[in-house]
Amino acid sequence: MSHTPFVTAKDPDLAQLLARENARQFYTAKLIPSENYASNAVMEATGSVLCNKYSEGYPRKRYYEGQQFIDPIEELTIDRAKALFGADHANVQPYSGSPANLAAYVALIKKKNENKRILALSLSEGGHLTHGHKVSVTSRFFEAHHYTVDRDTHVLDYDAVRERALEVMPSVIVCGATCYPREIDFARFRAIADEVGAKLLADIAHIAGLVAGGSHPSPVPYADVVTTTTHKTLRGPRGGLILCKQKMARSVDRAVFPGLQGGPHNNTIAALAVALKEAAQPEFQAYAHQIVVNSRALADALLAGGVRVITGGSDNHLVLFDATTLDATGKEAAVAMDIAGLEANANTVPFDPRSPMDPSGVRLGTPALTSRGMGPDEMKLIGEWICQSVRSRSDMPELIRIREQVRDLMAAFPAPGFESGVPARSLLD
Ligand code: DSN
Repeated sequence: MSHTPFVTAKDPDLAQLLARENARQFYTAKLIPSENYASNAVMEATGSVLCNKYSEGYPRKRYYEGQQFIDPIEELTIDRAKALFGADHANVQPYSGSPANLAAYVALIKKKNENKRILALSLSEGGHLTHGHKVSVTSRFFEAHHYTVDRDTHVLDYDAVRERALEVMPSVIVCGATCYPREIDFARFRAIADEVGAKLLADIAHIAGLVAGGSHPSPVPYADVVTTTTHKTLRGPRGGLILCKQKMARSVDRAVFPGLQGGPHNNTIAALAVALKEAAQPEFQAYAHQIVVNSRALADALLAGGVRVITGGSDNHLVLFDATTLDATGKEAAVAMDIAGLEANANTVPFDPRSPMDPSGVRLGTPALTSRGMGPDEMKLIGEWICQSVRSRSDMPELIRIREQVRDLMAAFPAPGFESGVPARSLLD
C-alpha cells in the first residue's frame, strides 16, 4: 500500500479499503461512460495543501486574505479552459455538473417574472436529472418540459424538437445528454432556440473530452452557456466548469458565487488546471479520436453477438444495448458483468417498457479503457465477454473464468494514475 503511506500509518482500516479499491479499479474493465482514470499529476494536485484554503469570491476580489498563490492558480485554470474550448469566459468554481447546471439556469432566467420554462431531453431517453426531471429541484424552481428521441430510430429528430419548442415556447432549451450515442447538432439547436426566442444551454458533461480533442463538434460558438463536469472524457478531477459568452459572464459568476456556492475547492481547481494542460496536448486529440474508434468497435462486437444496440452503433464514447436481447434485464446483465470484472450500469433504453430502477438496457463507454491504451482488438474481446457473461449469468464458474481473463488483460494495459505501481492481484481475494 505504498501509494497511501500516511493513511496506512494513521488509519490502517481505511488504508486497507483504499488499497482494495485501488486494485479493483486496476483489474476491472471500467466501462461506465462517465468514468475515467485521472493521472497521478491530477490526483497529486487534488490532494495538495490547497485543501486548506478558503477563498470566497473571484481572483482579486476575495473575502479572505492569503490569496497570493490562489489567485494565479484560478486565473491559470480559467485561461486554460478558455483557450482549450475557445470560450469568451470560464467559471471554474462549480463543485460538479449538477451545481453547474443549476447555476446556468439561475444565470439564464434571472428576472422574477420571467418565463421559467425549460425544454430538455427526457431522462429516460438520455437526458439528466438536472434537466428538469420531476425529482430534481430544477423542476421545482423552473417549469420543465421535455423532448424525446425518434420512436423508431432513437436518434434526435430536430424537426420534432422544433415543434416541441414552438408548443412550449421555453426560456431555455437544454441540449446535451448522459446517454445518447450519437453526435449532437448544436447549430440546429441554436436555430431552434433563435426561432422561439430562447437561450441555449449545452450540457457537455459526457463529451467534453471529445469536444476538447476535436472528435465532436463544439457547442461553444452556438450556446449562450455551456456546462460540463471535468472528470469524464475530460479526465480531470471531479468538478464542474461553465463556459459562456462574454455577455453572460457576470450573471454566471454571480449565480455560482454568491448565488449558490460558498468557498471554491481550490484543490480541485488546481487539478483541473493540470487536466486542461493535459487535454491541450496533441496526444489528447489522438486519445479523443481513439475513444470513438473504440466505441464503434465495441458496438460492432455486440451486434456480432446478436445484441440490439440502440441506434445501431455509436458516434461518440457511449454504447447502449438492450439486455433483453440477451434474455436478461439491464440490472441482471450489469450484475453478471460486474462479477465477470466488466463494470457498467443498467440504464433505460428509449421508451423503455421497464422502470428506471429495473430497466432494459446497459450503458457502456470507452473513455477509461482507451486511457489504458486499448484499441479495437480489445473492444472485440470485451464485447464477446459481455455477451458470454450475460448469457452465462447463472453459471458462477464461467463468470469467474471470464473475470480471470479480464484481469489478465487489464494487467497488460496499465492505467493512468497507477505510476506508483501495479496493485497486487491478491488484494481482490
Ligand atoms: N452520473 C453521471 C453519469 O453517469 O452519466 C451523470 O451525472
